[in-house]
Amino acid sequence: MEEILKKKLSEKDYAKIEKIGNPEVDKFITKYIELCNPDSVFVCTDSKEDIKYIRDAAVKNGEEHKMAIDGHTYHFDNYLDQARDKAHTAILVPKGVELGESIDTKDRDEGLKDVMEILKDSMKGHEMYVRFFCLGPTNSKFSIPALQLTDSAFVAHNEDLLYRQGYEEFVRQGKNAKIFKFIHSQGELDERKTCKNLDKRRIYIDTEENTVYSANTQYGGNSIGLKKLAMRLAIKRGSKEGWLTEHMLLMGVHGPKGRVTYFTGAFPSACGKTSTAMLDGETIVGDDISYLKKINGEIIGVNVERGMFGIIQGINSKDDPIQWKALNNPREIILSNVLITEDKKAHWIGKNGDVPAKGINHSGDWFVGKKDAKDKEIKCSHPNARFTMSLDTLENCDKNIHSPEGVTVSGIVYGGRDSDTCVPVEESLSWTHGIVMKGAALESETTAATLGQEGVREFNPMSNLDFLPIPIGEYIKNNIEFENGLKKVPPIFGVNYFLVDKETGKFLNEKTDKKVWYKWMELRANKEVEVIETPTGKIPKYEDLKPLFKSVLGKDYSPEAYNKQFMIRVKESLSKIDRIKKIYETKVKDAPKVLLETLEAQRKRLLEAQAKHGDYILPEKFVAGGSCGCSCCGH
Ligand code: SPV
Ligand code: MN
Repeated sequence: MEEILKKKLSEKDYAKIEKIGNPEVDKFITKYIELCNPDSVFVCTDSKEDIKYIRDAAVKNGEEHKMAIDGHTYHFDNYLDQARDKAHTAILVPKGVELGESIDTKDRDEGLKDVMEILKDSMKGHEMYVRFFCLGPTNSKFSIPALQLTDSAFVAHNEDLLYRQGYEEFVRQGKNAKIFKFIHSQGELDERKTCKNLDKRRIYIDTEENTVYSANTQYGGNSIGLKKLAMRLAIKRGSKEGWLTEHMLLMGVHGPKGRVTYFTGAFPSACGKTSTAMLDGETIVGDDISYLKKINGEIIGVNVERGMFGIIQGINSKDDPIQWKALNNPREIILSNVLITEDKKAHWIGKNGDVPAKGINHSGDWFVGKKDAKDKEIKCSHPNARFTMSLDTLENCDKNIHSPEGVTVSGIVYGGRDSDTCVPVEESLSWTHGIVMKGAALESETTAATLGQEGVREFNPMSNLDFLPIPIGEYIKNNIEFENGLKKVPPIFGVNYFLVDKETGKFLNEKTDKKVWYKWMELRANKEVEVIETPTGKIPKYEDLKPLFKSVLGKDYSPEAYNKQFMIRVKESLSKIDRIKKIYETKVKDAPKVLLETLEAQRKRLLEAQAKHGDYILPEKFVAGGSCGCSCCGH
């Protein structure tokens, strides 16, 4: 082992590994040097000089290119490698283990054999980068050391912006570290430096060995080990140890008199999670993944990451002023799969200004009206085009982002794309009601681009379905039981930014209206406003929203708008219960009994209300009350 490392590594790099003194690290690096056969190996510590080496390598290797704005670079993934590849992603399971039909698995022995063959000699002609990171803040109860091997400087550079440097954490934890390990090879590249052998794309997660394998792909969600790949390992570890890993933003919502109340929020991809975390006037801790632990009777959350890999489509100066500013000023940033014009500037769908006539994008040379092989128009950028940047230097970065103690979570939010069922914001009746009706029953419509047209609803419990390495029933049970032992149970809210007016086909809310929902939830989490209790949950009173719309957005909020947005849609709500119940009865093994009971109790409440008031019920038909949170005393 020592011999192989000494042969491939410079003396300086060998010393870096030796200093860690963890045989598991030595073994992993040695194994993949032997198997993947890179021309050279570079070991990166937390030093500025090492990190610069990676940044420069991405440009030198042609994986990234400099742009007109200082510090900005662009990268293209293969035209067919633009998103998470669910078809080639699997959890490796030993014989006899079943996770249920909604989770893709593969026999562990077969999977390992398959990927080892693919990885063999895959780094010939490439350099291997050895990177040490820390998931969660360093020096904390949450810290998980993560070791990444990759032959893509683009991947290693992304991770620099997205994760906390962890070399010193590896040294600190030494032999005791319970590490996560990632091996990625982009394999053979074409002349555009994108992956050539997409048929051999593989993403295999081995929770037995805390290792993830990724090959022949560059798209971040498939290749950046520490993102969604590490998430699977962490969910598994947490389920054994009694903590949660959630597909959740973490943000400080700023209330009256300087009060900051922290919220987590889960939304399926492309449903406004990043734009929520970046709300103007609030502070961001994280926009994608949170670890949650119960400490001294409170839920404590940390951002697993330190940067964002955000969707760029739709970012404009009005709706997303902070991201807009970051994207238009010098700073370290990587743009993937956007349009690049001759003057090395970027354009994307939904950006301010006219679409340039031509440029280069993920499809190669591009011009307005260009069509793909299936005669479908290629837009200037891919809908999943992304940008990577660190949060630390943003003006809205929360001061506790790196706190080893994390932040106390006082509210939890779930939301999806829903054109016709749920109200814009609603507090659940209890923890279990929230976990079941807002989290486990979460659905999202696949298309919202075409207004008025109903999209296809996809079931996505807690927006975490794609990342579960344990059966759905067990995962939901973990969430329901997470309430046990809490001194103060945070309220759970459901939000819906995507309600559509049936008559006009237009959204019932503007994108910026969500600012008001968060201010209201902040007041509610502190029991400073009353609610109206409906069969689906507790909704805001018009009298409380009106002044918030005025002070936050300078908008006059009419009773008509309120009624349209907050009327209870009984028919649609009942259909949702039917859909969700069917899934849990037929597709999910071991769904907790209380989940089905909670669905049935909601059906009963809805049917009673329907008998009295009909299919569409205005808020005024229900009773207001309960600033103390109960539904009986009415104060
Ligand atoms: C998501 O799709 O939820 C993302 C981007 O955050 S990815 O890394 O592809 O998962
Ligand atoms: Mn995500």
